[in-house]
Amino acid sequence: MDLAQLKAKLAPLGQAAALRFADSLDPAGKQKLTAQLAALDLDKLPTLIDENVRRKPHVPLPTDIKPVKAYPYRPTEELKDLYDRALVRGHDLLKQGKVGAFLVAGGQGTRLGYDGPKGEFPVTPIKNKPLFQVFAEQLLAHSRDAGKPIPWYIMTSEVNDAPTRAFFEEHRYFNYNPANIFFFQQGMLPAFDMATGEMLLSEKDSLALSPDGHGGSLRAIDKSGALADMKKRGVEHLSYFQVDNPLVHAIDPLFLGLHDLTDSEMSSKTIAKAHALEKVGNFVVGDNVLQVIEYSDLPDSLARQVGPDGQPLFNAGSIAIHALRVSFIERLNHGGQLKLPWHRAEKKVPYVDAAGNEVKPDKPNAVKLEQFVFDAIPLAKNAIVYTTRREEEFSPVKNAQGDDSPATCRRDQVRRAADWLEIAGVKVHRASAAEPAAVLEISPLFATSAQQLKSRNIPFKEIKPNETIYFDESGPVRLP
Ligand code: UD2
Repeated sequence: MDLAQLKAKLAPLGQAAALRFADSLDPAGKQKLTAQLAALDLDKLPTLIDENVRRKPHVPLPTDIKPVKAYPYRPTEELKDLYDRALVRGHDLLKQGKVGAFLVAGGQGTRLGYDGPKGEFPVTPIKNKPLFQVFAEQLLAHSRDAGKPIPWYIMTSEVNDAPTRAFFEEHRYFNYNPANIFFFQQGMLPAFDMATGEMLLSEKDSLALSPDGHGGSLRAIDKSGALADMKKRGVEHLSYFQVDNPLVHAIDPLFLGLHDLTDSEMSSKTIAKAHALEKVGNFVVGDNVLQVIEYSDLPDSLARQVGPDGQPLFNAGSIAIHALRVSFIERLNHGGQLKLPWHRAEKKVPYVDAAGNEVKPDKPNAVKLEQFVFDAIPLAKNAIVYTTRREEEFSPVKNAQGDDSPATCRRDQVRRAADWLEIAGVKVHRASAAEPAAVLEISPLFATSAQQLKSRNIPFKEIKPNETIYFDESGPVRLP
């Protein structure tokens, strides 16, 4: 669409203001703004704004909210056979090349205060490997073990796509075959003026855009051609994870196998919440449907409820690790309509006003809308939840300091390495019950799990206090 066509289109939608400076822009500015506008689904704007900006969307909580029955970390006697079969199935899926990895990395990472794609952030305790490298090494290890490449789909957004690609290129894709990496961008949405519903301009030639939420990944997968690529390669399942958590098992054969054997279209991992009001989503069964209720929406009275055993009833925290069937994503996008709800956030968004002045608001002036991937769970057939352990799989880097910071994440990586080593029969001296007295880092190329570490040759039986040991692909290296 050219400028004239856009003007004709926007005026009846009440959005002419977006082009109020267009005539005074240079050709590059005109081109930028028209491209941004043309990328939006303009016909849907009035309804979107009506339902989510002018009004606050009313998403009623289910009337009947019950705790979810999740598959346990270790199988009960009754489940043992299923878990045995699931592990075999998971490995078979990998050997047959039916699993793709799906990393969502389109977010802005504002809380961490790191100026660049979050995946670049140096995160490991000894080698300071960036998050992207940790995932790459895991995927390489699993591909090597399965004898099949794992196609890796990486979702970026306009805010970080170019630097993300450049970072991979600069690091020679961390030894991944670039032919097996598929970068694609998620959609962007403008911030809307809270009072008028008009799209805000961040500059005269630019809308105030931000990524449309990780739920947008399910649409972008289709639009970008990633879905077609999966079908061409025979990928049937995606292992979905977020960029901020280096402890994640980016590929988990048991989880994938359970997901497949139960005919689940979308499966999720859960951990016991640290406390009743921890800021993670909650898996619940609401009106008989499995779903996630965000911490901000779950009434405190429910969050604090305890069962007869004194344990919190609503204890299943969501850590944003999923397995998804490719056929499910295809079904969700049927007819070009991804029907996930929009979540509204009121924010302070700087903008250019009608007179062309830049305004930095000191209170929320705008509405941003996002879709969340876990809202697809209620739409999935046979959705299951599997329990994992926080120590094993969850320590995200979200904040610069305090909880979920680089410091806690490094600490948790060392703790997990020590736990794995103990399981593999190596004694690790502790400074306290939880804290290993040594600094330890295990490359995923050496072991992706405690089980695998057990099968590796470790030429010592004890790690003394104050040692620094890095386990690279070929074994332990003691560092000064
Ligand atoms: C998310 C979950 C929370 C819990 C937690 C676990 C939501 C609303 N909440 O919290 O319930 O599971 O994670 O860590 O999701 N991303 C994109 N595009 C976007 C927005 C986000 O790719 O438009 C990616 C982002 O790069 C990151 C992930 O999604 O990998 C999580 O984003 P976040 O940091 O906004 O999620 P958070 O911490 O609010």
